[in-house]
Amino acid sequence: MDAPTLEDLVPLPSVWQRLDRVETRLLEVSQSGDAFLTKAAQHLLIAGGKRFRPLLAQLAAEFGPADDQRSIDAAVAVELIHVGSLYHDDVIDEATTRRGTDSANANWGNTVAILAGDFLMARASEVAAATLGQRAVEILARTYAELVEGQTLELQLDWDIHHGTGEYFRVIEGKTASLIRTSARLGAMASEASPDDVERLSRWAWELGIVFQISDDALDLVATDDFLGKPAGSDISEGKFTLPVLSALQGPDGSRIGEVLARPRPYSQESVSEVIDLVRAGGYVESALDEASRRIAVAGNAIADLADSPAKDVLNSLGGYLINRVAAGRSAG
Ligand code: GRG
Repeated sequence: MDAPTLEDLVPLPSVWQRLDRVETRLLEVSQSGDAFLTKAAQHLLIAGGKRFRPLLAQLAAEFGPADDQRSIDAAVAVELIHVGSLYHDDVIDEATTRRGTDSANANWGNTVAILAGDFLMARASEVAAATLGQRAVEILARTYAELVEGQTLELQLDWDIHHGTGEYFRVIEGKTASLIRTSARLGAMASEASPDDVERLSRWAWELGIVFQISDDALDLVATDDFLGKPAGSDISEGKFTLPVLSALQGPDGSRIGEVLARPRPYSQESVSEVIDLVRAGGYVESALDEASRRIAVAGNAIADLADSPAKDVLNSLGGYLINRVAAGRSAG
């Protein structure tokens, strides 16, 4: 049987109805008086994406009594920050594709891509200030800073085979877990969930964000090119050494892996394949997924005291879904 989709996993019509409203609102608030800017800014919104952060905001919004525009705008704000950061990330990485289509920088050049990303970030602040209030604006601003800090640390660690897994976790906390936590926090706050429940949901989402990135990084080492939509091992080719590779560098094959990674760049396909083979044969992908499973347990403990509900059941199933995606990517193609 095929792996369950997110739609299967979230049997909550209220969540999907609100997510439809999020789509409409994203297009509304990303309009500019300048038609060219609207086109560039809406390019990646229209291209799709999983909308994982809006989904988390809506799930968290199930835990409070309020059901109004605020939860929609919480989801819109976090997706706008996310998409804005993708525009900038593609400029930094000189990426040519994103969300299955041309990146904005490939279409219109770096300047337009940076401006379109800035515009979406600015709209996120406007939306939050208009309906969510000052506390939400502060939380989003801090999250934005954490994204930049995570990305900046990652740049400094590129090609560095001597850093440890502690630095890896700092990178993924900043560039991924921070916004995933904010998605749940703002969704819960928008629904007027109790302060204790807001904290529980935020702690859960932080761990889930780490699981999200560990499993994404594992996919790069085990999935087929078809599943990924790009060549497997791209992280290694780009000098981004993720948890399995960093752990393998500390193991019995570490000196051989270090030798290969010290070769002149760009790495040949043989070099990348040799590193991937050694990492996989050493069981380091499984160890990374074991770490992800431990984080799922921590996430489950964080929400143990939430009142039982169908939404809580969904939260408890999402970590397993992320890990199963790795298995699905492995066998696909
Ligand atoms: C301007 C906020 C801002 C940041 C500048 C570029 C940058 C600093 C940060 C980049 C942060 C970044 C791109 C992190 C990667 C996060 C991540 C896991 C992206 C992929 O998310 P998915 O899989 O993508 O949810 P879709 O397309 O499905 O939404």
